[in-house]
Amino acid sequence: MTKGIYNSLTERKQLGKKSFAVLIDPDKVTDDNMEQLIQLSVAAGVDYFLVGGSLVISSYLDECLQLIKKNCSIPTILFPGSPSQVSKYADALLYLSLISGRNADLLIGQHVISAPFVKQSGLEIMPTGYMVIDGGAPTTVSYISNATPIPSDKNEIAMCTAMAGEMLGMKLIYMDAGSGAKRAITEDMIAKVSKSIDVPLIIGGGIIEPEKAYLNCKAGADVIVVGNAIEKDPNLIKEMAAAVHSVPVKA
Ligand code: 1GP
Repeated sequence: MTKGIYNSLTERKQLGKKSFAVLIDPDKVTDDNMEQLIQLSVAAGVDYFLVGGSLVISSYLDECLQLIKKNCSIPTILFPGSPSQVSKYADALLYLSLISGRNADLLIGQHVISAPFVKQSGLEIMPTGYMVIDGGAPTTVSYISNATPIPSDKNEIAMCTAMAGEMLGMKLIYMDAGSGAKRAITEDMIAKVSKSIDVPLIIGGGIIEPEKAYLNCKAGADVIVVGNAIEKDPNLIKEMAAAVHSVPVKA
């Protein structure tokens, strides 16, 4: 199941190297701005592209992934809002189980339905404990998932959820305040969760300033994901990547 990309994530974690991922929502890009995003990402040393969205209404997913493949070697990881967002043109798939919610369908139900299709895709499958943290406003993910996010100040709940996810076999934990969150996840929560698990920790949702990306990494995040802020200002890619990569590597 897990191989190349997951190995690179764990190796980077062991070395204390932080990664920066640009989130691309196929509904919000065109060939023209994709080319610009790819160029800026290559120049900035972006580590991964996460591709997906809560809805993905357009049929641009395959094309968008092919365009990335054609123009650069940055690995593409699917971040699907539903099983229909599986594409053979990606390198890997975040196989998400919404462990912060109590919606059986998103914990296991949709996985059962799509299992043969996902297996046949040939993608590298990365089992991921997905935790939605309250970001101060209802986001698409909180609405679509029909599940209550973890309150932003309940660090212990986040910590225990991540620990349980890891013990259940999840290879990654992704804490997300939701796209366009008003409040990003606190460094305090990131620090507590990061100390209680050994698998790589992905953090996203509402990160709009490079300084916050840096502080999140210092607190223990291994991968920082930014989507919305980059859609608004693609030039932010350079500053975000520089901030994440400036975190000192462990001696
Ligand atoms: C959302 O974590 C991602 O699922 C990124 O959030 O779009 O707010 O950067 P933003």
